[in-house]
Amino acid sequence: MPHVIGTAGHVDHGKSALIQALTGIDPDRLAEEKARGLTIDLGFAWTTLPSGREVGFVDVPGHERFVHNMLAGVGGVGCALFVVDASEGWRPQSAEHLAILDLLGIGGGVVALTKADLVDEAALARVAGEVGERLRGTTLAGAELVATAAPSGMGVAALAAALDAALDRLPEPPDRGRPRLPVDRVFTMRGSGTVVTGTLSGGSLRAGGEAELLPAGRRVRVRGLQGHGRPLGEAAPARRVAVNLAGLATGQVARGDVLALPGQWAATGVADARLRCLPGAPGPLRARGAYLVYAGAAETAARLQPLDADEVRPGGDALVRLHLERPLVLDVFEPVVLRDSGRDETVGGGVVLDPFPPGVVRGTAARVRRTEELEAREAAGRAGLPERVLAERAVVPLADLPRLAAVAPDRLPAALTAGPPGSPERDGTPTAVVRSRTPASRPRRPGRRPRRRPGRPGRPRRPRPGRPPATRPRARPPGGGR
Ligand SMILES: Nc1nc2c(ncn2[C@@H]2O[C@H](COP(=O)(O)OP(=O)(O)O)[C@@H](O)[C@H]2O)c(=O)[nH]1
Ligand SMILES: [Mg+2]
Repeated sequence: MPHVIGTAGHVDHGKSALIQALTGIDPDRLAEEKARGLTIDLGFAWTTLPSGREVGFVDVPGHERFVHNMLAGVGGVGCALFVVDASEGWRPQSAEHLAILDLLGIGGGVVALTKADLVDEAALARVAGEVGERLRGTTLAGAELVATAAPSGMGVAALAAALDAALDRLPEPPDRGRPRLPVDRVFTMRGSGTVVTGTLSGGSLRAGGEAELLPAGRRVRVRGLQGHGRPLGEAAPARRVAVNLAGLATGQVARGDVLALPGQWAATGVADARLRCLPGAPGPLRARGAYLVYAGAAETAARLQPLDADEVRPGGDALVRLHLERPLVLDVFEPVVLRDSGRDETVGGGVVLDPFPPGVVRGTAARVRRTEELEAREAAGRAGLPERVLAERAVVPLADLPRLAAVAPDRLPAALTAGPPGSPERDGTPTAVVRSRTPASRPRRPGRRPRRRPGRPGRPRRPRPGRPPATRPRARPPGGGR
């Protein structure tokens, strides 16, 4: 299975030089990047690791002014190549990039201590010690540290082996039959027209197939697919792919758009999430703040509506409704990153729990109910989502259930969609799946079967995991509430 590795680390710490040493491909492709010796936008490369595994690389800019480009590229990667210059040590963007990797939950990675040719053993050991400390408590804790010097090639073979070992420990990228390609680059190719690239996840794309560009909802045809410089009949997750789209002008698609199979995904302007505020953030995340939300390769301004607390304090977390200025294509359990748009600083992030929340949440009762529903989603996990969606909504049109429950239509649990014999659900008519919100308490009328899964009694709500009382919505918030 292919994998995608993303670089991270402070500017000038040797990320691009290392990618070139590992792959033979110069990731700095823009003329301005070459002239300034500075990565501005995302770079892409690929190689075959010693195990025979093919990997793609996304090389990101380290400069603080281009964190938004870094975020557009790092969204889909499964493994990090985190770089710290041994001669310079830990720097501000080392910290910000590590925080972003941690917020995104990037579970695997290797740390390269670059420019090892410029320091002695003692200095190298000192930096290694500091980096090990900084990684503690993050998703990269315990990652292998490899000393490198890109110009001489020292440590590059060891780094490739360490990346292989890190990828061995990662789960296979899931194929859920619901492919999604967040577009991170658009260009025109002579003779073939518009090409978009991205990191494919969630399912496979086929050459010749129909697709949909979101949020516009424009239908397109996949004229051709390329991966790592070769034509592909089909592309499987997770890999870098270039997609040649028929019947589309370059101006009709931009970074942040999402290519998907028709009807499987939809963009949303509101989403509920569990957000945490970084321990070092300048203040709490609050309803009055101005934020930018990053997901996939997209970015949009957002307002926050805390649901089970008044604000999210540094080092803490809470359930929050995101009101997005521009619609995003979000998956359930997808990580997002939050930056403070005034300070231009990463302040938090978290995990989307409901990309299509029903109705508005106003008043204590509504907040309590939404909190319980979102906590039940967290406890249920992805496999339990169809059940949760039905529990939250009295009526769910069958056609909407896959999108709401984040599953491919042909992978819905059969028991949920097949009603009793003779029922419209079982006969395959696309109609409503009807579920009572509190099935157990409804009196049964003799002679009528409830429209519920046969042989399954109505289940009580799952017990909620214990949470400290301070995070629960208070009946009377201090200061009279908002
Ligand atoms: N001596 C030495 N120089 C390096 C090494 N790695 C990178 N450099 C140099 O450091 C500068 C910045 O490297 P670059 O890869 O562009 O850093 P990036 O901003 O992290 O991508 C360039 O001039 C590189 O040639 C190394 O291991 N040893
Ligand atoms: Mg660079």
